[in-house]
Amino acid sequence: MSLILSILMTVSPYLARVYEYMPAPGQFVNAMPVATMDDTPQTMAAKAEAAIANNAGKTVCLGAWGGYIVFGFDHPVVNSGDEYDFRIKGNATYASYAKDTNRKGGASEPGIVMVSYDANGNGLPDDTWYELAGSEYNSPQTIRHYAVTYTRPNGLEDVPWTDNRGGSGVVPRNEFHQQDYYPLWAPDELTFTGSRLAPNAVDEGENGEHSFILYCYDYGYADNHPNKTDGCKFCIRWAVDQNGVPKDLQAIHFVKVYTAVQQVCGWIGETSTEITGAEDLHPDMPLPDTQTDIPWSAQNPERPTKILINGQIHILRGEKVYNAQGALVK
Ligand SMILES: [Ca+2]
Ligand SMILES: [Ca+2]
Repeated sequence: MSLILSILMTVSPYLARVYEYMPAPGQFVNAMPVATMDDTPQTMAAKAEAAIANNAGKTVCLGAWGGYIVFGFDHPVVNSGDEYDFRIKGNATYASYAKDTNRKGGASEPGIVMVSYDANGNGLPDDTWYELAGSEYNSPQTIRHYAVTYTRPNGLEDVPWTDNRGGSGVVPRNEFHQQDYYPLWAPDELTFTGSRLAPNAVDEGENGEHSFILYCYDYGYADNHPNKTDGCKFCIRWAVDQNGVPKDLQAIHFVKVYTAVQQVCGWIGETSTEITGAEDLHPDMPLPDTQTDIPWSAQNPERPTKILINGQIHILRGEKVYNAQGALVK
């Protein structure tokens, strides 16, 4: 490999950008990351990015059902076919005292994962999203086309919500977190849409004590299994379109995660997906041979990115294009 190519090929395996961060209300909202009255969607995305990009390893909380984050890498993540393609880190743990020994459980707060590629080549996540069909995708208990509207309360009160099925509830306040639970930078009504998974918590307490075990779903959700397990790894080949038809994506640029359950566990509070990072598991894998160029309009035009021209991998830096031998092509 030529020197120039080895320099140009340097891509980061880690989540590089947060494009959007819009949590639903929750006990850690406005605290992870910290928000002030002066914040905007842009400044909050930047705070979330500072927390979890480049393997920083801090925590971003998505709040109750529907709250989401959109992030991406500095290169397309290639669909390897058979292998896991990327990992999303959270703070899920297993509890040794869970009573149901047939499945893992502890602090699992599953988030649904969606992916997209930059079909219009503008470098922004404004393209079609595809859900990664996890283990509960076809469960009869999964509610599709679900929607919840949260309303800003007057002052430091429980946050009320209504859904599109006649349901309602609150994100309750607790004694442990004294800040406003409603995102300070959000409009007074927040509506989220998506799929809702069945509640995963079981109260295994005895004699009037509460002990909540949040059982893990098998696979395919963020913040569902601990970071060192395969349970937090994802395959792009799991992608399906809005009708559930598998979508063959050669690579993806963007990932969206949203809290997938709507449940409150007593003093523990609402269940909320947390994200602490993400990683391409094969950052040097070349794009597959294809007639279709996969564009990547990097946010930083000086940052080298892989592109495909006539099925051959090339490196784009600024407006210059190099071939795989490192020679300037144009
Ligand atoms: Ca786009
Ligand atoms: Ca969590």
